[in-house]
Amino acid sequence: MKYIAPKTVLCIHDLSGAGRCSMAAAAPVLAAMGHQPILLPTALFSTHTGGLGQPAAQMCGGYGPAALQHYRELGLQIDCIYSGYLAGTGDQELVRRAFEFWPEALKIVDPVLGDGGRFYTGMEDKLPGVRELCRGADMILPNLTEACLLLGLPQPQQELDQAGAGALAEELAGLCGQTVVTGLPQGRHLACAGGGKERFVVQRLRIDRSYPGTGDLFASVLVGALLRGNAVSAAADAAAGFVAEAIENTDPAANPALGVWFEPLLGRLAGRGV
Ligand code: PXL
Repeated sequence: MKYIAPKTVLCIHDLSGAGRCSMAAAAPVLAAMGHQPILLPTALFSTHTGGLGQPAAQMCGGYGPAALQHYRELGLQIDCIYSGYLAGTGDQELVRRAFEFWPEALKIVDPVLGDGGRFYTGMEDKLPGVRELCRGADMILPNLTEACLLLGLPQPQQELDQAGAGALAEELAGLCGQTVVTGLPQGRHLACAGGGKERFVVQRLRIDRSYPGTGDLFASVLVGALLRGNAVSAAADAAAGFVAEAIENTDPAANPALGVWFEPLLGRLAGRGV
């Protein structure tokens, strides 16, 4: 009998109960793809902050450092550290400490700050710390809004063509060795662009419906596919494809703030070679 240990992914995100984002997207996706998510919640929210009213909130404070210490004492092998929305005061420091504890891990930062040209509620003052975290990562996954915020550029007033998208991803490579910028509108398409070690543009037909949490879903599938040994461009293509399928699988009459109906599609991730 040959046993293949699952890859372990330390997921440092908030846990939003309803709304299909952050940890509630990362955990099922990574598990479906055959990996072991080790869940380190930084905060508990009843929902995300994007259109479901004022969430009940509980910051996890000292829990995170204590949990990290415990994992270190246990000698857990961590193959990948994947961080997302970090709203609490000590959360960025927590990710930095995880990077120090497991220097061999693949360090992936989704610099969650905003979308649609604006910061998410309460994230304005997080920008400098998130930029610093990006410098310590192997890969960052900003959307277009976040890419411009990280670079100190104004939000683009018009679409970026292929060359512009590639240039943006490449400019970010000054911050981190591998970048993937998502949510780039290009005519009938939506693109994501890789800069740094792997440069590429991946296009998909654009679906004109927008939902919170799709960035987290994209990032989680990409992380899962990378850990299966895929090239960054292949992982980005798989992630974009899964998000598109999940949007298509969602009843347009449903409340969009509750996110995309990805659960019935998880089996496709399990079966697929990505
Ligand atoms: O999807 C990003 C995200 C994650 N977590 C919380 C959020 C958001 C975006 O609004 O509010 C709590």
